[in-house]
Amino acid sequence: MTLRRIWSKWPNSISLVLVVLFFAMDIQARPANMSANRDKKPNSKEDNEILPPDHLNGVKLEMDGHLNKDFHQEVFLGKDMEEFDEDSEPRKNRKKLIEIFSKVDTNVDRSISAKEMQRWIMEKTEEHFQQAVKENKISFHAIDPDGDGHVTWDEYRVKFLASKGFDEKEVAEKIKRNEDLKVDEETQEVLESLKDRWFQADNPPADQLLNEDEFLSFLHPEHSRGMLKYMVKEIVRDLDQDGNKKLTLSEFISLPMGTAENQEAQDIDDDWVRERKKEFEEVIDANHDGIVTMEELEEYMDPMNEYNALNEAKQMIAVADENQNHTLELEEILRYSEYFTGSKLMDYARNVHEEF
Ligand SMILES: *[C@@H]1O[C@H](CO)[C@@H](O)[C@H](O)[C@H]1NC(C)=O
Ligand SMILES: *[C@@H]1O[C@H](CO)[C@@H](O)[C@H](O)[C@H]1NC(C)=O
Ligand SMILES: [Ca+2]
Ligand SMILES: [Ca+2]
Ligand SMILES: [Ca+2]
Ligand SMILES: [Ca+2]
Repeated sequence: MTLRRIWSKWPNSISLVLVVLFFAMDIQARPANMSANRDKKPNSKEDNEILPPDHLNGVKLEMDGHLNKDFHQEVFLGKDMEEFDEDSEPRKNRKKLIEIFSKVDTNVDRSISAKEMQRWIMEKTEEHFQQAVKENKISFHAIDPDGDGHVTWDEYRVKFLASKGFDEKEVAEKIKRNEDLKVDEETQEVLESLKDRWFQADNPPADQLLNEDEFLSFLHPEHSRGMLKYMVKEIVRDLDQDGNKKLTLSEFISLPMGTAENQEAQDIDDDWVRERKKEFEEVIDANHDGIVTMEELEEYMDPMNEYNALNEAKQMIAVADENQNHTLELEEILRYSEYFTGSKLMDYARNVHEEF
């Protein structure tokens, strides 16, 4: 069993709530034993950052196969995502959004074309990647305290178990003496999945050690072609029921269906299925033959795919293009502020032109 299978055992409605909860607590990775972590305070950030995150900014699917609901905001806001939280002052948000608008509008004709939006999305995606590179430096340092630039699987394994509450020295001693670690089954499964990923991230010629770059692709598979393939393989394996390494619509939408106990949870489930169906049919299955192959999924998940960025740009424009002329004007983007930034602008209607 893999990390994802463990996660997907959770009924969807519960896992949705948990996802929201964990992100609210700013945890980067999902812990192996969720019930244990739910009750106590989250570990320090550093502990969690040595685990590959389930959610990758600017990537369309999460590692557990869920759609990334914040994708379009992530690729529109880049590293400035946190600045638009719900409590921040509408006036300030509006000013920031106007600033963004003028940056996207490179030819300064006061409207945003699909091409301009596409370029912007690529730029913001690159920002997320640079952010990952920066954070990886810190994470790598945490697992490579002697700073020789190389980490073995055993060293990482010790750090991982320490972050799970095991005694670091004791585990290190046991590993040295080749003794049984006596970890519970669930942790063992997570370890095996991590080990698989660890050795995938070891670039040829494989030396069983990860350097900082390789560790980056261990944590962030999205920017390495080989690891992207690996991530897609893992996701397909977890969703593929008949084992033909391809996904049908029914396989794609049969991930944890709710044990819906109330109407609200049932509605979440219905939305969940509707959105996945739409995404499968309209976007992921690029040749529309009803089957999603590994290649199609790989194209879909590749954050540096310019064709996807153009599609995303067109989709964003379509959402807010009230006068239907295929470009976004400032009024339109301000009116749809919640869609673009996640926060409403109460006073959007107030004289838009005063800022110019
Ligand atoms: C998860 O943690 C809870 C609370 O600490 C514990 O009771 C339970 O046995 C753990 N489950 C596993 C599979 O380790
Ligand atoms: C879209 O409409 C706005 C406002 O009327 C206009 O300024 C802009 O040039 C139009 N864009 C296109 C492509 O027609
Ligand atoms: Ca323009
Ligand atoms: Ca299949
Ligand atoms: Ca297809
Ligand atoms: Ca328009």
